[in-house]
Amino acid sequence: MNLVLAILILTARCAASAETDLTPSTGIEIQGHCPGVSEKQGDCSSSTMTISKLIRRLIIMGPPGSGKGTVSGRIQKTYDSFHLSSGDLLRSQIAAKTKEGILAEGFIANGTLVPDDVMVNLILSALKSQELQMSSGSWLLDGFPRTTSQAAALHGSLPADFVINLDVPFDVIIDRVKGRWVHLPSGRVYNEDWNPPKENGKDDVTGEPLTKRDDDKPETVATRLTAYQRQTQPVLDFYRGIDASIVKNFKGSETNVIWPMIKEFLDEKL
Ligand code: G5P
Ligand code: MG
Repeated sequence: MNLVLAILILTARCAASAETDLTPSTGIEIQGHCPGVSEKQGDCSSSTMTISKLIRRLIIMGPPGSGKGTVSGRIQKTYDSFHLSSGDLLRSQIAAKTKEGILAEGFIANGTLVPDDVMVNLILSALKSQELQMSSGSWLLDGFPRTTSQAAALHGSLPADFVINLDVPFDVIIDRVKGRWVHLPSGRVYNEDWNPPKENGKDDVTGEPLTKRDDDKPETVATRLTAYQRQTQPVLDFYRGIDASIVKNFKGSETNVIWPMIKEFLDEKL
């Protein structure tokens, strides 16, 4: 049903405007013929026409506790982006006791990475079904890819337009996660000192109880930071190797200082 809707919208756009600036980020194939469509918009030279969708694909990277979830919340609110956090998705799978959730639980508790094949299947199927519902706008991936093998799988299927890297010192992070509280169903994040909920222990929106993440224990945070250095930092080089200009580094210790710079960057790109 959503695919049919997307096709109708795209077909209508195609018929209405031959001048629209379509920067291709994504392509879908539609059977049929569309007279008057420029090369920029699609190839009408055969019975199969390819039309580009106006979707921007963003990735946010950074060590555990660097503020990916916090910044993603602001991007989602400011640009109406679709936000997919791999960690939130895994925690919802654990809560629902799915096959993937049961498998992931031990890895998360230990602070180690869930196997690539499980992650790639979960994330790519979620993103592909999201893209079918979109004809424009942006999606934002938080916590994936976390290995070069995940990055290669994503790049082969849904290549990113931009990678935002939060470059936050480890000593700052270790302090922050001690005070973190989360609302598991929504992924909303709080901090005892920095952004406390309006009412102690309760989510601002639903009033439901907040919880601590099991993997925020100091010893597990240390394992996660090591996994980040060994397995995830090379992902930045993977993207720089493809095109250094798509990776944007934001260095600092305070989200409120980094955020205006990210916003300035995205105002230009989205
Ligand atoms: P997650 O859930 O992806 P991490 O480790 O990548 O977990 P995490 O812990 O969710 O990242 P974050 O989202 O970067 O951190 O940070 P955040 O929650 O926004 O902010 C942290 C705290 O700091 C919050 O309390 C926030 O309020 C506060 N804060 C923010 N800014 C500031 C500031 O300026 N000042 C102060 N004082 N505080 C601030 O992944 C979890 C596990 O899932 C598995 C792995 O096992 C992983 O360990 N997993 C995967 N495994 C394999 N492949 C993948 N792709 C995987 N994805 C997840
Ligand atoms: Mg997070």
